[in-house]
Amino acid sequence: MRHRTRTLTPRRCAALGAGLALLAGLGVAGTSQAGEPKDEAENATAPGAVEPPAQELFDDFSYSAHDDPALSQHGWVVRTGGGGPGVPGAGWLAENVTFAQDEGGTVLNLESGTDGTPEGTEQTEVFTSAVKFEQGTYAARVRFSDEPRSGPDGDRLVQTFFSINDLRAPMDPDYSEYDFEYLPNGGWGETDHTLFTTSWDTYRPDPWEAVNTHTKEQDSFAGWHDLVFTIDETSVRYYIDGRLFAEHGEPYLPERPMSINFNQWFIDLLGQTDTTPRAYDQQVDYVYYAADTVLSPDEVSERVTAHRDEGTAFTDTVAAP
Ligand SMILES: [Ca+2]
Ligand SMILES: [Ca+2]
Repeated sequence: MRHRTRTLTPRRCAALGAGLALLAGLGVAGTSQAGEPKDEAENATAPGAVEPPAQELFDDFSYSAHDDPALSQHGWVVRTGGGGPGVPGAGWLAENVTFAQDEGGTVLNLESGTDGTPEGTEQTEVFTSAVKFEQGTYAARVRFSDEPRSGPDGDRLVQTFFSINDLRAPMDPDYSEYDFEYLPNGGWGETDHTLFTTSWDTYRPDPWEAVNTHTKEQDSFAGWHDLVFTIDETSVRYYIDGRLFAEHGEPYLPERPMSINFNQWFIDLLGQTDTTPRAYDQQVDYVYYAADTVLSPDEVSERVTAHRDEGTAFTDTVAAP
């Protein structure tokens, strides 16, 4: 079992609670951002195509900035302030969340940087205020980076796509978390790039004890990748670029709904002690979720293409629990 210093602090839970209150009263379901009228023939489902799941979230991240009103209207929170996980004293900066042109459209960019000091360390995180995702299919197209855009390489950082809920008490069995975590320069006992998928039953912050299981590959995953994980009554399956990467079962299945999260954060400042500023980018082209439906990676791609063909950059028909 991996020992790691990551702590999921009450601050994260507080942020989720605040986000929920903020979202209440906002009608975010079933909104379509763009698209021209098309005739029915064009909208018809092709023969053999996957039946559209009744409840879906799709976001192509077509926004202008971290303070674009549409971003919060669509249920996203850009984290600010301090707190864990990662370097004590580091800050979470909303202005380091930007939107760039790539992959034939707009992508979310999380830029995290450091000058080798805690106060000069900037982490980034974007998550759904809604805690309504449990069994079903989660997907995102993510670009990992092995090297900083400039400056010295070697920092121990984590680039992620995950779902999580709050730990209501130490070793609370109803805690749930499912992670894709890429460490481009090692950490958590690894000496070089490693991709972890981790499924959690629960944990105790102090003294640290984790009840989880993980599957890892010690290889470079720099560049764009299709990440999918599915959860049903018996298993959690993680796929990367259509390949089954890991399968986990009980006692690691979820008991309660979760939020969807992306973040990039420095574990510590021991991998590179230079004080020359450097920054890393993690990008996300889209996120997709289908409630209570296990889709194959090919079926996920089909649904993403269908939404794009309809001119839909955002839709959320996932019911609150
Ligand atoms: Ca659990
Ligand atoms: Ca996009």
